[in-house]
Amino acid sequence: MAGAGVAFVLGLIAVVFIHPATAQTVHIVGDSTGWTVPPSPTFYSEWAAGKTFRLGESIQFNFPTNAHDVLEMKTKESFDACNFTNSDNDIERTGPVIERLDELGMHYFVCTVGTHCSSGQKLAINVVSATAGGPMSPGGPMSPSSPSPPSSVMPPPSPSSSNALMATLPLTFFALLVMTFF
Ligand SMILES: *[C@@H]1O[C@H](CO)[C@@H](O)[C@H](O)[C@H]1NC(C)=O
Ligand SMILES: [Cu+2]
Repeated sequence: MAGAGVAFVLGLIAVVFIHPATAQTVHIVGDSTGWTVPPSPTFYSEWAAGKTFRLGESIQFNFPTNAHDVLEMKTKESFDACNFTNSDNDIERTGPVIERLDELGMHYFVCTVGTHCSSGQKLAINVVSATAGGPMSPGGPMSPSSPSPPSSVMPPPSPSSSNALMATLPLTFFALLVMTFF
């Protein structure tokens, strides 16, 4: 009985603590430049070109509140034209803004302050499935039929997984200690 109890507690710890630690990738938009009027109009497309954005990951826009904002555009046409009318999305003005990538396909983000968008403060990214291969060209063809694994399958190990395991070791010992007294 005690063995089953220990196994249960260890399983619970693994699910609660290890899974979130390995699953999350947050892309910092523009890296140290942040979300601002960029040094060149192609800055954010160059930033995005080297990266793969996967379902369930997040992107973070770093900017001082009210200096810039983030609006997700519905269409490529309005994104290209920096035309903010007829967007039902809320403008987010409080920095930093973290957007979770919950939908496959193209996503278009702009800043609506002044002429920032037409100066290049705009970002288009293509969100691919969690298991798709390497970087895709922006706007490249999607493959909606690409296989996705059952949700119970563990994600591939990331460099942080051993750290996460180390972090849970004290908890494991604590749990074992608690078990000992019952
Ligand atoms: C902006 O978009 C709206 C609707 O999407 C359109 O009616 C309007 O003509 C556009 N404005 C410009 C300047 O293109
Ligand atoms: Cu701006």
